[in-house]
Amino acid sequence: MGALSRAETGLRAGQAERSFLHAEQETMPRERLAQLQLGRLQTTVRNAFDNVPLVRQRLEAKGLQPADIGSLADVALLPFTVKTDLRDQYPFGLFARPCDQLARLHASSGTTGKATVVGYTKEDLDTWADLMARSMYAAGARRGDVVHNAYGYGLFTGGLGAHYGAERLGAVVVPVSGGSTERQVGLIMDFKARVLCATPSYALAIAEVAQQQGIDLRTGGLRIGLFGAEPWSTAMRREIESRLGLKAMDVYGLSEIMGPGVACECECQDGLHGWEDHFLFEVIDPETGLALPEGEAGELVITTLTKQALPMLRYRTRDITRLTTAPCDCGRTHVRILRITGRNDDMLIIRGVNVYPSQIEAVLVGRPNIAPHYQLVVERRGILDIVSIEVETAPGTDAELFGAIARDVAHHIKSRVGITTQVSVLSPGAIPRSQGKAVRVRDLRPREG
Ligand code: DLL
Repeated sequence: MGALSRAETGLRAGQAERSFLHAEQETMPRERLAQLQLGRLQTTVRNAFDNVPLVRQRLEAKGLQPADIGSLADVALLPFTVKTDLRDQYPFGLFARPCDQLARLHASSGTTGKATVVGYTKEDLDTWADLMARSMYAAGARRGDVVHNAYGYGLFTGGLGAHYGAERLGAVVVPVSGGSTERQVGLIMDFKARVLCATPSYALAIAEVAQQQGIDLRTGGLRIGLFGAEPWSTAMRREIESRLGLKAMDVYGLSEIMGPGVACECECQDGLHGWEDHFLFEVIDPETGLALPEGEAGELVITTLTKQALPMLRYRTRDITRLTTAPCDCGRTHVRILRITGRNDDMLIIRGVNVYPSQIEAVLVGRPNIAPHYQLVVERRGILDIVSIEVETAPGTDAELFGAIARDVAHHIKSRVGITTQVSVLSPGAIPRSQGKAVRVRDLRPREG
């Protein structure tokens, strides 16, 4: 079974539905949006300058005062903020409000060193709930829907972000978090969940466990998935849609900026609307730091326009994407962020060729006889980087085929991605399943420096 038609998802066939949660904001003419952004940018710069010593110091070092921001283009005058700024200022150094004025803290563990801590005032939480509700509505969720929320609850922003967004929408939230996957399958069926929130890799894990239990989730109530928090390819979207029988929508966000709901796909599934009444989006050349023209791929940089506790000026996300302001069929006027192909940090340089795991994923997922689970292992032998790819066979695949599968995968990766790889074909279940963000790359190369 393929993706559901509009009629099956409850949406009208033919033209895009053109129905909005926040019609005025979502369809605001771009000139008015720009005016709104400018006023909010000026307030944000003032807030950061007055209340965050590091920002004041950096602006003064450039001879800048908040009053110098007279147009949206002046954002380019502002210094970037990077993840290490948050770490260096651990825990609260970048906050523009004292701790007793905050309503919540979240944090990400980070693979090395200190966590990055983010804070929200009550108003910040309110905006976040609004934007996540707006995102869910754009994706097709509606008041009264049962929303099965399998994003992890806790310091990660996924669980609580989706939770309060769904509540704000007027949906019925099932706060399951990640794990106990067999039980989740039962709950999805019993409660007739219409919306599933999870990372794409966990959504696949749920589909797999259901299959092992002999339960066909496609016969249940699921119609819409809100999947994000990690890169996923179009091939993976098709795979998830056909296994779960729903429309798989992409939702984007990051804790430093807010959490999930910074951007989300509408029913057109043609890029994620970045909510420009609350954020200013730029794409820069990661090498030079210069802004790129619309449509060119580079690093996404985000400035918050309404955040009180943690105003972020030009935050370098390290996510690689493109922007388009071309009109969308849905009627929303907000910029579209095209599917995030990967993070700068995840890019592998294999003998001079830049490779994102998502490119490998696009080749692997959907190939005959292999399951949509994989890992890349990068090692250094002498001066050469060797990539091996671990793939898993689909259940019931004849072991005699393993050699041919390995040759087939290596051939297609060479021709489509341009790198030579060693492919290990493993039996079903051999690759660890994620309950949150999947670990796709095991980089065993010695760390430099
Ligand atoms: O992952 C927030 C989130 C939760 C987004 C649930 C969507 C759904 P962080 O843990 O701070 O926050 O990680 C942010 O995850 O910079 C991207 O690299 C990646 N990411 C998030 N959404 C997507 C997406 C949450 N839709 C980092 N596609 C970001 C690709 C994504 N990558």
